[in-house]
Amino acid sequence: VEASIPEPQRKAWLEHQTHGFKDKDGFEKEVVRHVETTLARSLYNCDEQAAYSACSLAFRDRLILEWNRTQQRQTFADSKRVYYLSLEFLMGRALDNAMLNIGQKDVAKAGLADLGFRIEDVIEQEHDAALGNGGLGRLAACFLDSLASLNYPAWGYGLRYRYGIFKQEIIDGYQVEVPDYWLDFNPWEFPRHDVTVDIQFYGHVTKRTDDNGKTIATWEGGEIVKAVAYDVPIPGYATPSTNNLRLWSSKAASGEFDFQKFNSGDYENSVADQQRAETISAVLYPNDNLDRGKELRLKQQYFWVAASLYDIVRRFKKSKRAWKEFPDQVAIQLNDTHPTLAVVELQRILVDLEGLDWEEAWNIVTSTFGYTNHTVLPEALEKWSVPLFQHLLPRHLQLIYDINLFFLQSVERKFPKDRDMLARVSIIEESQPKMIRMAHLAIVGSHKVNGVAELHSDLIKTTIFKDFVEVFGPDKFTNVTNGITPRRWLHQANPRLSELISSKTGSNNFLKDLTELAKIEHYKDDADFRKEWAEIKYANKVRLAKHIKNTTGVDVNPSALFDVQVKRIHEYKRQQMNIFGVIHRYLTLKSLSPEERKKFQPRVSIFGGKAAPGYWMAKQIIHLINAVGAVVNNDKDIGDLLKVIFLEDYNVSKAEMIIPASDISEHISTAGTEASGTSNMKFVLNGGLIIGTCDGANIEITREIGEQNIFLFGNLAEDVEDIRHNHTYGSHTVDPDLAKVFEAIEKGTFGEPNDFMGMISAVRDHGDFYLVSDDFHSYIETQELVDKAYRDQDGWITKSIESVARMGFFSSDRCINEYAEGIWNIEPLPIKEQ
Ligand code: GL2
Repeated sequence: VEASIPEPQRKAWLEHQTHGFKDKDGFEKEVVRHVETTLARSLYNCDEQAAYSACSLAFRDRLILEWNRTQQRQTFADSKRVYYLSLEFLMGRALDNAMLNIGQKDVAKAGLADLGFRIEDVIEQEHDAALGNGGLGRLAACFLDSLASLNYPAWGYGLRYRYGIFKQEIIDGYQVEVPDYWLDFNPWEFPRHDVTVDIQFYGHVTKRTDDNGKTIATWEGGEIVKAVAYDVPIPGYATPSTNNLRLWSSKAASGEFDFQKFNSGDYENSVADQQRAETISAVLYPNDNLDRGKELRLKQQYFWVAASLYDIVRRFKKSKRAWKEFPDQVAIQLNDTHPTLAVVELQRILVDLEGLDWEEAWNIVTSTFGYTNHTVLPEALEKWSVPLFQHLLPRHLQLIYDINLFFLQSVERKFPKDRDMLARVSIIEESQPKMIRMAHLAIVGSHKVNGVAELHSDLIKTTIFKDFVEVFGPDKFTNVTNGITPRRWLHQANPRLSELISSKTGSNNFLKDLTELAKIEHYKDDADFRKEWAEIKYANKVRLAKHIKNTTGVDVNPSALFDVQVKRIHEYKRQQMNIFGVIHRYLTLKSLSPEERKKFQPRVSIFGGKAAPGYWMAKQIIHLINAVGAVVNNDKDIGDLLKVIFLEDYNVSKAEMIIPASDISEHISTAGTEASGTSNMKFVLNGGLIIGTCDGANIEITREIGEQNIFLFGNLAEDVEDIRHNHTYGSHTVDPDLAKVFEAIEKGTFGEPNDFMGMISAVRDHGDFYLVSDDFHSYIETQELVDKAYRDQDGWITKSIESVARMGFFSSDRCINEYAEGIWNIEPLPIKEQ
């Protein structure tokens, strides 16, 4: 790289190449400079917000230097890159992460203290980057951290939503949604006004035959919207590698506004085009595991995919290689089906714009893409109506029909006369209107398809994608069990635990190789170690208790068992079963004498999570949790024995505080519905035990940490179908304990019963699709086992230590290495320290 810098600039360049700040004075100087110049403020009115801004700008400057070097090196090395296409990146806060990954949090802490600030208060100023709904978006963020930390040449591509996931307020027990405008001041992004792409929508296709008899299709007319790139640097941990997350923002292609309309006095409409264009990247769809099929969503998908592919192809073309080398240079991962249009767009670029033959182009396409499936829930599998496609993307629809034709011809050769098979695997569903099945397109257009935990990867092969296993053979389908980054979810979220671990393992290496955690198992009987282990958990609970007091006004006792369920609210995740269990506990306590009650293990049941704004049942669940809390928390008979808390606006930064404070957390989805879950891994990594069903990654967690360290209950995935069948065609009676819970609700114990009847009748009258009643008894019994185990604090601490020691497998580093080797075929490109 250095050799390529022209002589006149080389000296200045070399002087500029310092990594990090020399010392705290160097850091302070940079902060002061940013306060006084970039922010144009005086030091005497520098508040915490300004200190946050200046501190971020100082770290950002460091990152940018590393970012430049990383990119230059990757360009020079000319090696294969991976592009991770995701509609969601749930990044959370960046400053703390940047300080830790660069390894200069101590310097910043001391420097900020000199300037009169506590680093914790400064960190708290940052607004979460909440461009995602839940697990899928957070997984993408963990992957970016691992890709950079492992020195893989990788870019993320996403959308720069002006509004991320809504902010949740709880008013009178109900969820109220408030827009999340997060871009007021965002030091972590770089607008690249010179990196733009024109994106076409609507219009029509003309076809002509050229001199060689080849058909040439041209997509003409319609509307153009401009995509503008915003770059977010992604620092690796303990490496100078800094990757890029490129987010696209939409703008009118025609400039600011329509002068003609403006001059003719039509002021209002003069900005209409601009506003319409900007709408595309304005807002994140707030649904988790649900596809609503809205036109604007399809526009978002094409806008983002087309801009990203243009960028990727532009970069490839600079290398002047032959097209057939494209898959040797480029791997593209489809995070769920949301970016599946990329398959069609690349085929369009190669065939229509670059003039390649269909076959040659299609080989390149299918060697380039990999597809990750994140759910088997039918309501989440994307389908787009053919008429909508015809209108918005007419050329793409033709290409999809051609892709399908060639695919079905190949199926027919393998399964002659099996018309049912053809109908089942077709990319087009012959419904009214016809629909495009995006998962089918993604499978056909990729060389590998993976699920995200073992059970889930098996399930996709035996259920939703069964026919494709027959068509393509089993090797196309694989498993990559999800992982989490230990940098954010241990080192950043739980600094004391991280420090204790490094004092025993001898270094911070476990943050790079999480299997080193195994070393702490040697200390599980060491009295001092155990004492400190317990103290750290207690301190984390005290911190959460303070937050609960500040935000809800409820006093909770940090010595009680903290039972946490924080995740999106969804019937399949069964928060309703949890709150019914809490009611059962309350009724039991009420039926006991004061003496008997004393034997009970005190508990704080903590819930958090957002409901999609249009998801009525999920909102009812939130309302019931709050209604139960209002009664139980004010019941003098109960006191500290039971508290019920709903924490408002669960997000990444709150997770960082809540997860380290949990004793037990709940991962209780109906077996076979939660593809993996990733918070289960975060809780265990922080020394919390879990109660869960045999679902998703719970199964592999059990295998790693040992059955004695987890509380499993409930029906198995293989039995769910039969049980459901029985609900419909056999006799279905509600579990007697659950019936008592329903009775209490219906009596008005928690307010107006009609407010909660949806939840009750789903179980009692509508087939109990999520098996709440079937699993209720074993759930309650298992909760009793949890109480018992917790009363034996010594035993509990042993379980906690053993669990953490055995969590090495669940690092997203392991996961990314598996993708790199098994799917992307890329190598790390380490950057030497200068
Ligand atoms: C999800 C799954 O529901 C979840 O189990 C999984 O851990 C994540 C990441 O693989 O993906 N699928 C999905 O659509 N969302 C998820 O969180 N929103």
